[in-house]
Amino acid sequence: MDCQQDWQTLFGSDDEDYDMDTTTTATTLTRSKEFVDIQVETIEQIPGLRLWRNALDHTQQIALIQAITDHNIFGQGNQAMRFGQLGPELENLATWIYDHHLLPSHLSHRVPLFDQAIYNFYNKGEGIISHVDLAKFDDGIVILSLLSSCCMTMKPTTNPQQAIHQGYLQQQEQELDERSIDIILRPGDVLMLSGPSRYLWEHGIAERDIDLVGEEIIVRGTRISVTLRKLLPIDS
Ligand SMILES: O=C(O)CCC(=O)C(=O)O
Repeated sequence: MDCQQDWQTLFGSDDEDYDMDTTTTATTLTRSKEFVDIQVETIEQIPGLRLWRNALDHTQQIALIQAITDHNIFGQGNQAMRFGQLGPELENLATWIYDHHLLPSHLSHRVPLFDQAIYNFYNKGEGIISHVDLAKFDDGIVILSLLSSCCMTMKPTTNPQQAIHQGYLQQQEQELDERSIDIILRPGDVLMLSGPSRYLWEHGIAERDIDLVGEEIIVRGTRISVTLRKLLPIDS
């Protein structure tokens, strides 16, 4: 399969999506296509969290996995990072997110929308420690799930310094709900964390082969996630 061709057919070509600013590494979004509104899931206890189910359909997921494989993104490791220009696949994913209004409006017009990406490869049963993303990243973090479902656990952070710095004092003073909340992430789902969900809540994935979420049993397999973020200026 000509993967590049296939990806462009699925998501549109770079030419029609972007004007490239050649003086900086930034990519200016000048999308002419009309915005498309989407249905997202939210969780009352976790303001700022938006879960876009099936954001990428099966064909789009396959195309992205094919591109990850073709470019040998992981090499010998299980994590890969990209800074600046994220490559056509992720730039198109960013445009997809932009077009569908996933980010809150005060973040949706920043340029570039994202300039840092992490690809994570999880073997069956592997997870990631519960954490709040580092302060050097702006608000508005997006996580795409591929290949396998898993349970992501959200819990109020035990170290709210970053949240206080961001002005979330009121929430900090309130008694935080100590309960953790499990979210099922399925292949093709895109999770967006902003505001309290990004600064006041940790997210993590427990190490286990099988998740039980409510009545649902998830037998995990190999999973890939792609996290998109925007670096803040160094002196901010
Ligand atoms: O794999 C995921 O779904 C989460 C990834 C993540 O939180 C991270 O890379 O910081």
